[in-house]
Amino acid sequence: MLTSLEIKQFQDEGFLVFENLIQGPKLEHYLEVFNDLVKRSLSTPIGTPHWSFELNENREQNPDLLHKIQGVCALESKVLDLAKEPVILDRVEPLLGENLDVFGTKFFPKLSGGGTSVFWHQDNFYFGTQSDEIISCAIYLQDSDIENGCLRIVPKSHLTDEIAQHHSKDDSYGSWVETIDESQVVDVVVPAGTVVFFSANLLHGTHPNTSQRSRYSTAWHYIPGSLNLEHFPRDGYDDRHIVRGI
Ligand SMILES: O=C(O)CCC(=O)C(=O)O
Repeated sequence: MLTSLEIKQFQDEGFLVFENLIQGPKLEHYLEVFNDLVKRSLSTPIGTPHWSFELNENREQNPDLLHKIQGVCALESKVLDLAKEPVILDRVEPLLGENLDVFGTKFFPKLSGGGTSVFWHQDNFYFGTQSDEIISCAIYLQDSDIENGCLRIVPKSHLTDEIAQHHSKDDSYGSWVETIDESQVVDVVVPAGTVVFFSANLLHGTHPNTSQRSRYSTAWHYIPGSLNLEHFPRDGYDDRHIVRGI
């Protein structure tokens, strides 16, 4: 269910945007699921596996501001249903084949006052590979714009031969790329229900949320079932799930 033009765009530019792919009652349903998770975060103690909260400059977590649920599909099967939505998988299949897994599933509520979900990085830095068989997928459950912290990408950056240097930052989780050629950056401003695919080699980040609104999104990675990733094996890693085929 991809045109040859879309396949070529993914190969050449490193990303594809499907606006309003999740709509109507389905979008309402998933919004409810994520609202419930945000409510649950308020009674979830700091240090609970899967849950992380926004950090201040002393690296202390603020229990009122959920930052991320890592492994959200392992925690909540209703989110795994979203990862299995046929409108999404029908678009992954032409790129990766008929047996598909998803791994590394995340929910970012990106609450007002919460800063950013991620700084500049390439997902493959975290996966210890340069495989071009990993499709990262971000789903925006709410309108996403510059003020509430939309995705930013550097088109074609997946074509580079190497993973850039990533450095840790005191007031954030993770390691990030420090210098980006801003003239190459595209802001991905999209309405609620939009699904974005991008290569796991593509440089991307997000604006901080400076608005009074939240910006719920998920981020995860589709791979062929046969792709063996050292740190994310099919057996023995609880956040890798078969989503189509065998
Ligand atoms: O929060 C977003 O918009 C994107 C998140 C992302 O790309 C990631 O987790 O690598």
